[in-house]
Amino acid sequence: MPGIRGPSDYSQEPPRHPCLQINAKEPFNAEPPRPVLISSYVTPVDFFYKRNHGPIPIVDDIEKYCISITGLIGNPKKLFMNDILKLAKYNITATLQCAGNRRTAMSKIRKVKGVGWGAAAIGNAVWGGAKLADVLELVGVPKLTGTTPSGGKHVEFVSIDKCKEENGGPYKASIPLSQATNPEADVLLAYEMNGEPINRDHGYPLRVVVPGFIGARSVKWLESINIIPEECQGFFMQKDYKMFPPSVNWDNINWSTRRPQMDFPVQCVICSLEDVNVVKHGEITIKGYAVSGGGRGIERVDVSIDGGKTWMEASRYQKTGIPYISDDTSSDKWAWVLFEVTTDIPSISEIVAKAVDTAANVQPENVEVIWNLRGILNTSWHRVHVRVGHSNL
Ligand SMILES: Nc1nc2c(c(=O)[nH]1)N[C@H]1C(S)=C(S)[C@@H](COP(=O)(O)O)O[C@H]1N2
Ligand SMILES: [Mo]
Repeated sequence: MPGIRGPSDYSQEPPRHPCLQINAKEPFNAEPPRPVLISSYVTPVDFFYKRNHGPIPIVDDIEKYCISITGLIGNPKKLFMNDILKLAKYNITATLQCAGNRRTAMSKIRKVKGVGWGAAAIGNAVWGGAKLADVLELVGVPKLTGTTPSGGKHVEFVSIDKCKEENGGPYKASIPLSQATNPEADVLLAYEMNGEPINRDHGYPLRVVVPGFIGARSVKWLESINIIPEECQGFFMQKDYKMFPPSVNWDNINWSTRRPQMDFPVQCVICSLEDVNVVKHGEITIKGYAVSGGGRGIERVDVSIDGGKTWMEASRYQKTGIPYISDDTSSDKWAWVLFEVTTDIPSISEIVAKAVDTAANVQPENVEVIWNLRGILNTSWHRVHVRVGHSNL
C-alpha cells in the first residue's frame, strides 16, 4: 500500500515505557499499573494501554500515505493526509476501553478465551482529528444519512496490520452509517493524541475513534473506508467481541445468534488500592474511575467498606475547577469521571465501588451472572480487600 505497510514479524516494534505490565509480547498487549490511571484525568500516551493483534505497521512515506473511500457511494476517492488536515479539526476527550478489561478476574470463575487483562485496559485521551461525518461529505454522503441511494448502511474501516485471526489479513470493523454521518456522535479520523501526532502503537498516522463504543471498533492504521450494505464480516465483528450468556460454551456456540458488541455498559474500578492491600492507619482515600458507553454520564459512584452492606457516595470530577454534572455541556460526555472518598476503615475490610449512569443502569453484584466464554465486559462490582497493619511485617 502506498506509504504504509504491515510487517509480518516483530523486529520493528516501537519503544515502550518499562512500567507497562505486559500481558502478551507478540502481538504486544500491555496495561499500566492501576494507580497511574488516577494520577491524571487525561492518560499520558506512554501509560495508555496498548492492544494489538499483529505487528505494528510502518509508515515509509507520509506524503504517499492515503486512504481510499469506496463502496456504495457515487463518488469513490483517495484522500491524502493533507486532505484530512484541511477539514475542520476537533479535539474530543474520549475514554477508550478494551472489551477485555478485567478479563483475568472473570477467568477466575471459569476459564475464558483471550489475553488476560487487569483493570487498566482503559485510558482517557484528547483525540484530535477530522469528523468522519465531514470526511464522508467529501465523497458525496450527506450528514445524517442512514442509507445511501445504492443501499449502503454501514461504514467499514480496514487497516493494514497482519492479524492471524484474519489469516494474515488486516484488522477491520464497521459502525452504522447513521452514526458515522452524525456530527454529534463525534466519530473521528484522529491524527493526534493528547496534542501530539498519534504514535505508532496507537495508530499512526490515522485511526478511527468511535466514542462510547468498545475499543475494538476504533480501528488503528486506517487504510480504507468502505460503505457496505451489511455490517463488516471480519473476524473481530463476527467471531469475537460478542456477548454470550453464561450457558454458552465452545461446544454449543453459534456466533450468528448474537450481534457484535458496540456500546459498552457502566463500569467502575478502584485504582488507589491493590486487590489485597495493607494500609498503615485507619483512614484511607479510595479513588478510581467510572465510565459508561453511549455518551451516558456517571450519575453516582457508591463506595462500601463493608462488602456492600452500607454505602457512601464518592465525589466525582473530570477537569479541575469545573464541577462534574452528568449530561451537562460543561462535562466531557464520552470521557470517564474520576471518583474519590476518604473514610476511616475497620481493621479488616472489603471495599467495593459501583457506579450508576444517567440511564440509571447499574453494575452486576457478581461476575458469575455475566460470565461469558470470551471474557468480555466484566463490569461486576469492583472489590478490594484491605487490612490495617504494617506493610513491612
Ligand atoms: N488495526 C487495528 N486496530 C485496532 C486493533 C488492532 O489490533 N488492529 N485493536 C482494537 C482493540 S481490541 C482495541 S481495545 C483498541 C486499542 O487501542 P489502543 O492500543 O490505542 O489502546 O484498538 C482497536 N483497533
Ligand atoms: Mo479490545
